[in-house]
Amino acid sequence: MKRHFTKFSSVLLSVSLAASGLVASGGELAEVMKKRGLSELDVVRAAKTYNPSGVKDEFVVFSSAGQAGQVIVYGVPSMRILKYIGVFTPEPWQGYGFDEESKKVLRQGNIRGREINWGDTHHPALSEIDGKYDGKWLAINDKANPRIAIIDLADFETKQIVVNPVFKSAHGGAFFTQNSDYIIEACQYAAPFDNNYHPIEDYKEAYRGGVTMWKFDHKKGKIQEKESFTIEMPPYMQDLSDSGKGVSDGWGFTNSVNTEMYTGGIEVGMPPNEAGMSRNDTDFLHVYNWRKLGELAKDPKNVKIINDHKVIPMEIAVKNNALFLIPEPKSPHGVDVSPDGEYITVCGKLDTHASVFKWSKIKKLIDSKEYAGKDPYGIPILDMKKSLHGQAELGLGPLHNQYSNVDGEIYTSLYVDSQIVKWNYKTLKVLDKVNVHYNVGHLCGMEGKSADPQGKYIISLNKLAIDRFQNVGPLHPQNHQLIDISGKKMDLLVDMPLPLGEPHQAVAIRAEKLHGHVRYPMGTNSRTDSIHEGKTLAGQERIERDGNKVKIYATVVRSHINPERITVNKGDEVTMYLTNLERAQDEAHGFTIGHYNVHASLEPGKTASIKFTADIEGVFPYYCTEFCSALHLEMMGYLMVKDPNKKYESAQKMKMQTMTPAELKAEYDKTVATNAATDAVIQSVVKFLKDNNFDKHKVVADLVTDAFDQYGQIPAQKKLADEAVKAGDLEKAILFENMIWQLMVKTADVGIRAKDALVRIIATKQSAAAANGEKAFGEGGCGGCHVIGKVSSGPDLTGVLERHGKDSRKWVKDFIMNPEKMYEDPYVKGMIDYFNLKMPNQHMSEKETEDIIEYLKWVDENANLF
Ligand code: CUK
Ligand code: CUA
Repeated sequence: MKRHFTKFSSVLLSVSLAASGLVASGGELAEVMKKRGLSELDVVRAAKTYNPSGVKDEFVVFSSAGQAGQVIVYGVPSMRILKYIGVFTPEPWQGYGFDEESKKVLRQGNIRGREINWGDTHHPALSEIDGKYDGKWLAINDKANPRIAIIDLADFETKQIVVNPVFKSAHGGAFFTQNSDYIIEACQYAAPFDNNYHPIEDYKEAYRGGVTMWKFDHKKGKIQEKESFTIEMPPYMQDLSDSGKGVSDGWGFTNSVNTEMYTGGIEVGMPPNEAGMSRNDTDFLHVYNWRKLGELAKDPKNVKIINDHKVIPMEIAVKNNALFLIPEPKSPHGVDVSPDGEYITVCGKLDTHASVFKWSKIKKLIDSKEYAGKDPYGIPILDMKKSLHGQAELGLGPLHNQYSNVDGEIYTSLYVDSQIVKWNYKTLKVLDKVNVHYNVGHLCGMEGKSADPQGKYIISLNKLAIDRFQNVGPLHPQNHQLIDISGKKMDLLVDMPLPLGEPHQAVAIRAEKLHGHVRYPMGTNSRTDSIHEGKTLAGQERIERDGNKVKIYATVVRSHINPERITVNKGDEVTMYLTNLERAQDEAHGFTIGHYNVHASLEPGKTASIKFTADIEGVFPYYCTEFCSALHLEMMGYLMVKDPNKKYESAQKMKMQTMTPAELKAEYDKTVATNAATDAVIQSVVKFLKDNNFDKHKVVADLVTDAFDQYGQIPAQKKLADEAVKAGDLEKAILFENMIWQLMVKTADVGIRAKDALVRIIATKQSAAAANGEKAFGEGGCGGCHVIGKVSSGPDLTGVLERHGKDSRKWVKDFIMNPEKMYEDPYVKGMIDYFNLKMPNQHMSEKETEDIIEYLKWVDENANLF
């Protein structure tokens, strides 16, 4: 492929490279570019998306995972995947569908008593306040089985699934209204609202479309099914929708695709659906006053109850001036309301135009009851021309729209042309086009459908990847392409293969608006956010039996599961409650018992349960499935299922060599001495923490609490060890002393983390140069050999600025920048001999070197802390 290198980007490149000092670093960049065949423009694009280790993204994207029934979470601009959230599909890592709590959520999605274990997710939506994303809740629809799920963004877990009681499929959702009072879900394929058989010949009479308005409790993050209602609509196959906002708040807009009401019949010699459903030049945009209809739905006179759900008949909506139709170019797809609510852009898949309707014009026609006619169901039709602001010719197959932070600027995907077009919906002028690869569906702007779009990037969600990636068989990954829209011309930065599909739509939010938990309050049922009935604290572990029902109250903490042996009878109904006692960040444990199809993910503080009938006899190891510590493999136990109707003979015991009393005593003494030495280290850290008033700093105090959680368990173990000594059982005493050592190691681990955190807080403030220097020190790899405050693979650097006479600063600078020139210096020679390592040239720029020296100065000022 030929690469084009524009003048604009070459200027940009020289500016950015000079600023970073890369040009000065001896041509290494040029070498890498040559080796990898990269153009300068490639390097600029790479730099725009690259996140150095530890650096986080500016935006977080929630993408539907299509038929995988999940949500994919990734960062922008790095396009790094962060999580898959189980929604309509079991997801074992999160225990979703394998522990009892999540099964309850998944099973809320049963339809007419049937378990459904997948979903066709299309449109994720973020909750809004004043039309702006607030980072609290995510909703997503299932098109195949008409359902909506709610995900809590405090822990990224699915908390609720509701089934649409009247639709048989649902595509036009989920869309939050501007204060999250409702979630809009439009039907797709018209079908009878009841659950009975109606012949297809009765399509016009018995089949219906509609829009469901799901009442949403924003505080609790729950859809209130009883307060929700459906607006009955003709069988026009309502499709994508959007909620009005600003000036159009209170109204909803929904496209339709089969106003012909064609029902196909290839098998009886009729032309196929695709021919009959696109015969008319126009379809209908449905315009409805959901706020007024919501009020009407409270009066039983205005609703029909179908399948225990409120439905507002078309006549009622029409009589109350709350439902209208506007012709729109045939077979439309996207309908998108502008950030201020005034412009409604509709794209027709089969039309080269985008049609921009103007709310004030529509409202005028509605208020003056100026109708162009009525459809067969008596719904008033507004004149298309009189409702239009105008049309813009964009290209082939316009589908979806997103907005940017520039007034009037809109981005539209062109499916057939495989392009993204930037244009202005006010002036109707096309501004720019960029090629994408290939057949783009939705596109995702940064908060691009909110009242406050952020601009910067657009992601093209392409339907096909073709030959873009490594061949992984006939089923290809999907391709999300990141486009920089901050300049006058759009610039395609990078491709990301997505291995779950098909991800129709994605929404992006500023990362700082998300506030995920680090841990749960101890004993939390994460799916209900209440304290779990099975919450078990240390010391409360037990096995209870009631007839053939066995309940096990268990705890997990590095690195053991309590209890470690469970024996039940074949046929027992076993429930095991598991509480993770950890408070430390990221110390999740997993739990499974082989052969029983159970798995739980236990994040710090969480209680989850698994339930099964012990219907097969045998011995089943259970274990922790997360590599949680050095003794993770030892975090296990045995479930033994015995048949009460069988007689078992015990095996003849093997003769094992035992230790002599002297050997036992020696091992016991050694273990006790190791513990004493470890404890001395812990006490020195404790002294440091206390001397420096750790409890004044919440972050540190939290870590210290975590550490003492572990340390506090030692006296009980010590008592058991001492009792064993008294009883003459040194074997057992050694085991308890070993347990004490395990607890000490965990204490020390967290304690040292607390000390590091405290040092950061109490040290003198770093100058900007020193902070840059520390960064350069870290990123330049200096930390690989030098540990501040310690002799490691290289010398301790504390005091290095004093070590080389009054010209120390210069000496250090020269050595960092050109170490090889000083290998013969007697001091350096001595160091090389001692460490058996040569200081390498890390190609630091002069500025970075100066900054590192500032950092070392800061280290010296705080030497007492390291
Ligand atoms: S739909 Cu798939 S590209 Cu379900 Cu929003 Cu348009
Ligand atoms: Cu807990 Cu591995």
